[in-house]
Formats: sequence, structure tokens, C-alpha cells
Amino acid sequence: MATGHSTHPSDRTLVIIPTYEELENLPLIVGRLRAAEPERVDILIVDDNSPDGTGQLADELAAADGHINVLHRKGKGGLCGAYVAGFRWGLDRDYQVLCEMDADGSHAPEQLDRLLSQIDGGSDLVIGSRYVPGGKVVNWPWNRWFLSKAGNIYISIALGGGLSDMTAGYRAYRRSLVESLDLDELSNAGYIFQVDLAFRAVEGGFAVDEVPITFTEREIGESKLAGSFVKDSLMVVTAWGIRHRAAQVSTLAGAFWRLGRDSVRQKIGR
Ligand SMILES: Nc1nc2c(ncn2[C@@H]2O[C@H](COP(=O)(O)OP(=O)(O)OP(=O)(O)O)[C@@H](O)[C@H]2O)c(=O)[nH]1
Ligand SMILES: [Mg+2]
Repeated sequence: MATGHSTHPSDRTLVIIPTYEELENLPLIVGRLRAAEPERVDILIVDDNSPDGTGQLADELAAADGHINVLHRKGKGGLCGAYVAGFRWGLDRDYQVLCEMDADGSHAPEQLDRLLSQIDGGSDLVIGSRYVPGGKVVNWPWNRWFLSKAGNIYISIALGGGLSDMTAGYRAYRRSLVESLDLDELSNAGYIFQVDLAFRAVEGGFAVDEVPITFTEREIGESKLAGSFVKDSLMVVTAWGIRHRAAQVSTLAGAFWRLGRDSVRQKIGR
């Protein structure tokens, strides 16, 4: 007879926190995450040799706490590369859930449980969404909100997939999904890799779900977001959308063609 505790994938969770010049934010986010999830979550800080000494601080935090780990990269290599390095680090160990979380306090560690519960319930990718009912954005000027919201509507029309926040960066991935992805292929234009990851998961037939979160704009430090990213991202998405829709149309055309051919064959008895 089976006894003992049932296990959940979230019992072995790694939260990857990429940092570039987050000296003031790092101890706050790590402290909140350790308080919110003291048992089942380990942390990997991926620092790109921040000139302000964030990497050294990360080493100090790691030395004092076995749940905290650090990956140092040579120089600023972008968010996508930092996450890919973090995913590989997690896959090399036996983590069952891999999460993305910004260091600047935008993603509340206190809401991580919403994402992890959904993974334990069977999802392969859970996106902490600003735009599903119950989701919120705090401290964004209306134009930033509008741009993000409109961008997401555009993306969902171009790509389909039924998701309302494909650019969101607060996420939990089941290990098997990350294992199945070719991480070298991800598009690195702006933050478009987030859309790329979600799109690949949907296309691959994985269970992708959204849970509402409260996104709070950073209060300390500077944004690393390049001004051109909106234009670059939307161009990439449009190209994917055209390719994707073209493939759908040709699949549909093929299906009609086969249907017509089969009914003609039936009629002529071949
Ligand atoms: N390792 C690494 N981390 C990065 C890099 N660029 C950004 N980050 C981190 O990625 C997270 C998101 O970056 P942000 O600058 O907050 O980007 P954003 O949230 O779009 O912009 P804001 O609205 O201003 O916060 C933060 O934790 C950054 O420190 C990078 O090149 N390397
Ligand atoms: Mg931010």
C-alpha cells in the first residue's frame, strides 16, 4: 500500500532572477522570495558582470543561504541569454519547475504560489498575466499600459493561441516543456523571446495557462529596455504571424483538396 507524502512538481522549483545593475533591488526581491517560499523554491541569480557590484552581493547572499545560487556571465548579454543559461543550469540539476522573475520587484514573490499551483494542477507553462480578469498593473502611466495592452492584442491576433499577455515575464515552466525546446533557436530581438517561448509551447500542444498577477513598475534603478524594442518586436511577430497563417491556410486548402478528391473517387468508384 502506498503511504507517505504525495509529491508535486513544485516541490523542486528553481526561480531564475536575471540581474543587471540591481544592487538595491536584489536583497529586497531575494528576501521576499525566501520569506514567501522558504521550502520548495531555490533561487538562481544570473548576473552579467554588473558594474555596480550586484554579482558580488549575489555571492554574499549565496554564501549565507544554501537555497541561493549564482551564475556569473562575462558581460551584458541580454535577458534571453541570461534565461537560457539559467534554464540549462536548472536542467542540469533535478529541478521540475523553472520560473522567470524580474529582480526589480515587478513580479511579486507572494503571488508565485498562483503559478506553481497551476503547474501542480497539470499546466506545462503558466504565465502571470496582467490582462486576464483579476490581473493588475500598478504605477504605469496610461501610455505605457496602452502600448503593452495594444501590443498584446496585436500579438494574439497575429499568432492566435488565445493568450492575453504573451510578453509577460513572470512565468513557471514544467521541466519537460523546457527540455523539449531548442533553446539555441530562440529569437533574441528585444523581449520577443518571451512571445517566442509561449508561441512554441502553444504550437507544441503543451498546456499553457494564465493566472492573474499584480505587476508593479520598478521603484528603484533604471530600465534596461531599449527604445526600439516595440517596433522590432512587432515586426518579428508580424513575420511569424504571416508564416503561421499561411501554413494554416495551406493546411486548410490541402484538407479541402483531399475531401474533394475523395468524394470524386467515391463517385467514380476508385
Ligand atoms: N543578466 C541580465 N539581466 C538583465 C539584462 N537586461 C535586463 N536584465 C534584468 O532583467 C529584468 C528585467 O529588466 P528591466 O530593466 O526591469 O526591464 P523592464 O521590466 O522591461 O523595464 P522596466 O519597466 O523599466 O522595469 C531585471 O531583473 C533586469 O536586471 C541582461 O542583459 N542580463
Ligand atoms: Mg522591470
